[in-house]
Amino acid sequence: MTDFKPKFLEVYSVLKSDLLNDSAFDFTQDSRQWLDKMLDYNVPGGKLNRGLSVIDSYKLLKEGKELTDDEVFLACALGWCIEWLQAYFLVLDDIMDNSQTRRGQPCWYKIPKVGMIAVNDGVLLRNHIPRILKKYFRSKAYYVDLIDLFNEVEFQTASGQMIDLITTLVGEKDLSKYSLSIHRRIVQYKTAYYSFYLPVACALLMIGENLDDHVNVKEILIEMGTYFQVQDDYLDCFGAPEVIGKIGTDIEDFKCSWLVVKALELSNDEQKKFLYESYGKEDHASVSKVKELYRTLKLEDVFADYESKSYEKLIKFIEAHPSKAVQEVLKSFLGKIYKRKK
Ligand code: DMA
Ligand code: MG
Ligand code: MG
Ligand code: MG
Repeated sequence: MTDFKPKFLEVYSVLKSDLLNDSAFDFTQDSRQWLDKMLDYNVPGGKLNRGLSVIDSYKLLKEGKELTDDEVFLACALGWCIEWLQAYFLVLDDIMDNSQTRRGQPCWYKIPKVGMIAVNDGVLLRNHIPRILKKYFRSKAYYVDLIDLFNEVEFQTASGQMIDLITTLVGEKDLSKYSLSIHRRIVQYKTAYYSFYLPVACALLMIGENLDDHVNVKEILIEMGTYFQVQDDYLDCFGAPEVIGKIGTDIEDFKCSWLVVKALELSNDEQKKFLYESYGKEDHASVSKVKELYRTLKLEDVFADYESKSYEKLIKFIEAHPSKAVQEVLKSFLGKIYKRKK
């Protein structure tokens, strides 16, 4: 597959420069510097999987036809809008999850000079998206659908974050409410729509498709996104922080993680009692003991089994799709995440 990464990174510079010279704001030296630094710190430092998936998908949907420079630029710009959306959600997510590191560096709000200014920076990142869309897509037939898509997906993600957060409310810590079905609801909304459906939906709109005709693709992508977030939950505990770039906080935060749901399923009465007492505690000893229980219950093997079964199931769904080009798009996406270590 063509490596669009160098081109993709070039487009970042163009978009950043647009925003740093936005005529709707009277920039001072300080404000331009802040924005410049804030963007570089939060937008481009991730794996860029979501962003690159727009151009990769678009290329596959074109079935071998050459892309014009303009098409490449536009697909990259849409990819960056997703990375901007992700940056916005992550800046705020790290505050709410009380996280320390992200992408191998301190979380943005952890920088002493930043602190709670990060909240407004998150809002700004979010507001950049419609500005990018307006500048480059206003004249396109699919402009309204694009705006609508980003709005819907943002709403879904924020709603997912809400259920992720309210299930952990202090004073109401009750593990008996955690189940696979609640976990599924949370991850579908907080992760799957924006991380999986959105990039492919962007490529479909660019090529002139009506999204209502691709409900089936959406379902497969939501399934894939669910699998992706289970990996994220797994890596939160079993991943290497220097590889995933973040230190897990799910146990401390009393999160409805796939691991705790599985642990509850597999525990005997004594183990369950221990989990009820220790899950969601800040102190290092409690966290270590929860991890120890996860190991005793062989959750690493349970996960490996889930992973290969999910892969087989997804491949079966994908191969049932009538379009070869769409199959390629979905397989390429799945290939990027299968057995990921970060
Ligand atoms: C993150 O879920 C979801 C969004 C919308 C940012 P998470 O808190 O598990 O993510 P991470 O592990 O990256 O903090
Ligand atoms: Mg988090
Ligand atoms: Mg979170
Ligand atoms: Mg996580």
